[in-house]
Amino acid sequence: MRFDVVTLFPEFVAACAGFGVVGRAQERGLLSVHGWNPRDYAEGNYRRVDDRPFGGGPGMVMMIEPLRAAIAAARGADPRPAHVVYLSPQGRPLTQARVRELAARPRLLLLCGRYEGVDERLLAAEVDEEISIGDYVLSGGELPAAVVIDAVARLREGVLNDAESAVQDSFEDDPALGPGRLLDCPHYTRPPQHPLGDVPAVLLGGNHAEIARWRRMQALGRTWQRRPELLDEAALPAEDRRLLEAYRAALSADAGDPEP
Ligand code: 9WO
Repeated sequence: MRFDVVTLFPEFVAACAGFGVVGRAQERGLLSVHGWNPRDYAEGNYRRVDDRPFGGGPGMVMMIEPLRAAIAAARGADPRPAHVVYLSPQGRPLTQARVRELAARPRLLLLCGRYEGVDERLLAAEVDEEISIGDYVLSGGELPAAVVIDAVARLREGVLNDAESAVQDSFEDDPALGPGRLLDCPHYTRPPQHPLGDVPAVLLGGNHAEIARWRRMQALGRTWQRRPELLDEAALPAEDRRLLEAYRAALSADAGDPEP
């Protein structure tokens, strides 16, 4: 898969994509990330990429032509058609379902704004969809672009190793879930006893069926407590409803019993 990023800070995006899972995938030739700087396509001695907004007001707006030329150069670097995404707070919210759709495409071109944003005519002419990674304002689209690359790359064949993939399989595509998936269960490693607390006994016991049940119960319980809107309880299988009931029962027992 190929990612092209149109940005005033291509080194920043390259650095974001240079580490960990995505960096390793690039080294292995499973995907590539290319930066395109609109300043390289700007005219004149000053190489201007921004100008004052018509109608007045604070800040600057990214001009059409340098962006158009950078996008054209990026499109032309590979014969496959690119799906063009603009990262902005006005976009459709990014979800794992949207990430899956993006991961099915051979090429993504991510357009990063700076300043107050991009001339609307460039967006209308070149952009296929506008995506938001959350309801907050940043100073540019580069961090959101890095988020999209990371989330999409992990879903591509061969990017995660067996150990990394196994974690995802347990929850990601559960049809009983509503809009999303279950939140993850808690994790523990050595030492089993520590001044900050002991590892739950069930995890030390080696009964794999019991461990799977406990983890499922924790995932259901934490989703119910922290993100109830992700959980469609009526759509859960009977066994999940029982586990969630057991989680609630254990909670009220903990809250009700005085310490010995
Ligand atoms: C800057 C600004 C300056 C003065 C007055 C108003 C202003 N609005 C903005 C602004 O919203 N700038 C954006 C910065 C323009 C598009 C790129 N930027 C951006 C993208 N910030 N936050 C995002 C973003 C993208 C995706 N998901 C969440 C946030």
